[in-house]
Amino acid sequence: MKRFALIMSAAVITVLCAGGVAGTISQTNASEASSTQAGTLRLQDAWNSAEALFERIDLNEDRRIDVDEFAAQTVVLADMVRSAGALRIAERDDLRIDLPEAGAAPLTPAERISLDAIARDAFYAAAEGEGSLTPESWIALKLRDFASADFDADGELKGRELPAYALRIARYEP
Ligand SMILES: [Ca+2]
Ligand SMILES: [Ca+2]
Repeated sequence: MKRFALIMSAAVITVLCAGGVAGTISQTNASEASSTQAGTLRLQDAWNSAEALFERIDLNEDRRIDVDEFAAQTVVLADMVRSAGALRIAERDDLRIDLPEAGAAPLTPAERISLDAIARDAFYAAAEGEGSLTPESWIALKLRDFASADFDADGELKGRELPAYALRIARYEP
């Protein structure tokens, strides 16, 4: 039951990120829809997004993220971004980052299993012997995705860095 609730919670968050359901992007206008890879994602945006996500993932409100919570959100987020074919960031309604076409497909069952295992490895590496992540270590782990796409390390994602970030969140490697 907890796992189901967790996955549903993660799905709600991800829908907010991906903007894939009618109603969540009601303010979106035609010009936004056509501006695909334009814009800038700041480190602060990614930080805010990770911080907001923590609150939703931490269902038992113990201010920690355990390995099951982490793996579930990683898989659900990747699947939702791939299914939508685009990444949207909470509170950045102006920014839609399209995935390259090859990455825009739901996860296969085999990919889900593989991604779950990879996420668990990443969790244990980041948790450094602890059984759970603090808010600070959670945000630091999430910001690695940002850093991996910030090729010139200027603290902003622009141009080709944006689809690289979306692919990273989608856990898709061309
Ligand atoms: Ca928790
Ligand atoms: Ca950059």
